[in-house]
Amino acid sequence: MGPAALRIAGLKKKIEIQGYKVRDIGDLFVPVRDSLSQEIQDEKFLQPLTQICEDLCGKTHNAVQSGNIPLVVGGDHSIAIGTISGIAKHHKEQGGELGVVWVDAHADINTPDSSPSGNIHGMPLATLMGDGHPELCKIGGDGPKLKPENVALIGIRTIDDDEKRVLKASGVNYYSMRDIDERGMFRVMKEAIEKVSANTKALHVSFDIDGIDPRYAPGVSTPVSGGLTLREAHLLLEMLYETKKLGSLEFVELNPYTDVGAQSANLTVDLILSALGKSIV
Ligand code: DIR
Ligand code: MN
Ligand code: MN
Ligand code: MN
Repeated sequence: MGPAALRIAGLKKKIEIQGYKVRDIGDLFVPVRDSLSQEIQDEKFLQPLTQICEDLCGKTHNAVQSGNIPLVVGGDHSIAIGTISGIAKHHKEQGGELGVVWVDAHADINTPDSSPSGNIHGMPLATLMGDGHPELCKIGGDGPKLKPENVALIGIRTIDDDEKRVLKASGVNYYSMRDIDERGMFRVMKEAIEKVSANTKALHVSFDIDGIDPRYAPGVSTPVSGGLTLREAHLLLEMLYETKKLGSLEFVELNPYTDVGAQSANLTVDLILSALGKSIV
């Protein structure tokens, strides 16, 4: 439902006005969740998610290889496993590394062992660093897709007990809402960009809409209060654009079913435009 809401909100047209040539390749095949067997549901959809992520990995790999900027919209944050595996594969082939800014209320760094829910959308970051379900870890080739020092996690404000240990041991750069309260988004992003740019050829943003405060973005499945303001989110994305290294984007977890009108869909379109270079003046 997320991508449909973004299309209705005029995503393509608005990016074109920004000066880009846009090709919408349509929705990827995703089976209807509730039509799947009880067994697949009990496995937290591992098998269909693996297929979706493999498909998506091929698509983002093609896009970056041919010099395009993939913009992936979803959808459950599990899809980041496919998106980033494809992009990282391209950079590996070029002898370079990828930097990632991950915006989220959650840390998404659970492993199958640490996760209390078993939900794969709570595990994509750990999976991409090589610790996750083996069938997901091997998408786009064996080995980790991301190095922890090339990742910055921004906006986190809820984390599971064991996940906290995983995060601290991981070596990922992380900036909680407390850090943003203390230092402000500008300084946090300056530092985060420095860290993820230091050893990388290109940057990717993985933006979970639940990173934003639910008073601005109610249309998510797991709202957590105390999040980013509208202005903080725009500043983050404007600063990423200004690096001139942002080569791919992903905006996930938009849920039109919980949205208030199209508030969160419209906001997501505005955020995407900031990441693509729209500025106030
Ligand atoms: C929780 C919630 N940490 C889990 N995570 C969510 O299930 O792993 N991530 N909602 O987006
Ligand atoms: Mn997430
Ligand atoms: Mn989240
Ligand atoms: Mn999630």
